Amino acid sequence: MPNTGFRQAALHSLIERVVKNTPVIDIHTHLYAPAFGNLLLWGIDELLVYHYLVAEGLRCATIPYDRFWQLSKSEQAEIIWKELFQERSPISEACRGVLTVLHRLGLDAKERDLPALRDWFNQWSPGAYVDHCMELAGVRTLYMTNSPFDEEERPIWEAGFEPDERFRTALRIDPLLTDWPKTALRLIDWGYNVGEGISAPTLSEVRRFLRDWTTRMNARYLMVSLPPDFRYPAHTEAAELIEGAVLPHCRDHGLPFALMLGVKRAVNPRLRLAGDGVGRSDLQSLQNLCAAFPENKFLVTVLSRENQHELAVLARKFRNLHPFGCWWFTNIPHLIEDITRMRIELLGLSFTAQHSDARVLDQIIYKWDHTRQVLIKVLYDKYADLVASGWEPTATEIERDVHELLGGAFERFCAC
Ligand code: HDL
Ligand code: ZN
Repeated sequence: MPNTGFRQAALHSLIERVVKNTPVIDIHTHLYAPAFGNLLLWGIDELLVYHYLVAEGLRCATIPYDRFWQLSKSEQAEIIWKELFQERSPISEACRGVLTVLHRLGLDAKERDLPALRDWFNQWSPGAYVDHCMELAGVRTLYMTNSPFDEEERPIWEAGFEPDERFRTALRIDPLLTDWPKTALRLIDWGYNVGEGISAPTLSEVRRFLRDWTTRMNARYLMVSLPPDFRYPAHTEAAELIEGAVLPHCRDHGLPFALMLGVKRAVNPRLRLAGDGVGRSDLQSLQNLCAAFPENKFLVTVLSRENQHELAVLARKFRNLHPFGCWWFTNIPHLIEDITRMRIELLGLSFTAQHSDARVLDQIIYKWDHTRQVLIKVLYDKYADLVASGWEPTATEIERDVHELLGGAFERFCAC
């Protein structure tokens, strides 16, 4: 019997190889296929003006918020680069992410030469760069966030385009649920005979709207982000539209409904996209939904660290609840480790470990690099525990398990 040290080293290198080589299904991003033109963001300036870095950079810079927003993207990027990379070590997770991307692309950030970096990015075409980034990131398929309410995106769907099967669609419906009175007027403009009140005829027209866009987009799931004060049941437009239109629609089409819970929009509106915050959600409402609608499938991620354990325990009670990802403010190494370790210990492999939430194409390189590093660490501990109890997992079994965590369980959940 080889000594324990050798066996542990062999186990660790096996897990590292499997995690690094298992292709990922990235189930939630804000990326777009090249056919969407300028909606697909990529390159060093977009990386630097990512709203995570804007929030961090404007804590250090003295420029007034409004003045910052009047600058060009490259001028904004220069300020972020100076404040977070030159005058201080880029030690935060979002800053580290930029360095990981540059390093994996084979670029030398030590030169600290932004113009030279820009030249390198400018040589790429969007299509070739999509191939390159997905190859480096090990992402096989990714899900976009597709909104009929987005003034730039809607015309692209109405004109039609050649789909890229690597980019799957998710129908995002926040304005329908969180801004009903204004959205009702838009639905009427688009030919849906809805009234301001949530009546039976209105619900039927909302279902027709959902049907039209699900078909047009070939949407694989519906998605909404909801604030901490969302409640179900409740005499609110959101609760009534979910019960009377969204969930029946999802049942008719066999689609999951993705709930992203706990975002406080515009905590500081002067930061624009960077101004959203977090609040603890009432997961009793989620429990009520899972219990009341056993035929519906709920994909759920929560923004508050304090909600994570309760979500995992709820998932033990409801097999129509599939937790996914370490979302946004929890997408930092020590929380990814915390949450993933807890989910494995409570749920085994019946959840989706991560989604990138990437807004800039190149980010999938770092978001998946950093998550894979943590996953290797957690899985090594868990498989070492199995070995210590006499259960020796084979390489094939570990490959099967890691595929589950990186999109396999999600595809199984969607198909069931
Ligand atoms: O609502 C969402 O999908 C969030 O992910 C927001 O887009 C947020 O701005 C974000 O990008 N978080 O990572
Ligand atoms: Zn998102």
